[in-house]
Amino acid sequence: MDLSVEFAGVRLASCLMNAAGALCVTRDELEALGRARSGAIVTKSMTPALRRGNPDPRYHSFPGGSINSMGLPNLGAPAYAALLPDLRRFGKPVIASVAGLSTAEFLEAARAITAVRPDLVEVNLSCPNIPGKPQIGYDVQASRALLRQLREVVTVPMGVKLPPYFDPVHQDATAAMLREAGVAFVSVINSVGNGLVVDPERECAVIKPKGGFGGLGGAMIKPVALANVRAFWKLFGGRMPILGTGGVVSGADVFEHGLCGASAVQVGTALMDEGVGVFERLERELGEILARKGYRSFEDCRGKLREL
Ligand code: RRO
Repeated sequence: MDLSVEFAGVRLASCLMNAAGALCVTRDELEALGRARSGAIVTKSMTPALRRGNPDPRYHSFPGGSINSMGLPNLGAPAYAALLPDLRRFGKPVIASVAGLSTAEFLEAARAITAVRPDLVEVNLSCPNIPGKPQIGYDVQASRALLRQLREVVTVPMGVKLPPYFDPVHQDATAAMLREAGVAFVSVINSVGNGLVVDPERECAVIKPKGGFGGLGGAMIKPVALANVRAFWKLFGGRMPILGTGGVVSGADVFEHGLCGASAVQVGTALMDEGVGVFERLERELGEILARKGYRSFEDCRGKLREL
């Protein structure tokens, strides 16, 4: 089955890849993605300098999903820039996720990584886990101002990683802002921010930072992810490349993202649970579903969701 796709001008041998944040912080993790059957290597969101992140425990997986409050641990943009030539040797696109705690930090990280020309830059507008810092993607004005400045710095195709939206009004306003900003792709969704998972036996939260509040991922968030993929697919008339993220545990989940309009699909919680072998399993399961349904490629099913 042909699972290759064209995404924002970049050819991917497979429509599957890691979600930013999942097993992509260190050189070893990034090289493992290079060797695995992922269609691209996506880096952890990078800031200008190394960050150790929030205190442990900061990640917890449970039946149905995960909660995290990592707090942007990363090696720093200069270290990822230095790694890029080695990552290129795997012969697949590299997508650099860029973040910051201020506009100046976003610009500095973007400048450092753009200098070595990753294939795509994904601007993270949606980290939920920095104490005292709201998710930029929930503030249209702030997002507009930030993207306007990043456009001057990022000379490779630049997309955005958005938080989940729960009302069409917010999707409409965000799409209008992104149109004006001229982004090359939209990645939806980041984790569902500020959830709380409780261990009733120990009578405590399962992670330490922010009193236990953290971003939810995995199977439980799939309907929210699909709704956002579909909403942005429609708002852009099917012409905006969309990276679907959220709740991808099986090949059927990938297929559902495709039906809703995703051109390619990212895997977070399931990758953390299973390791890089997850891509092979998802490929096999997706291939079987597409064949059974009479599709000749993943691209053939894109956006084909029937509305009753
Ligand atoms: O590092 C994190 O805590 C984190 C980030 Br930057 C993000 O974008 N999404 C998430 O769930 N965790």
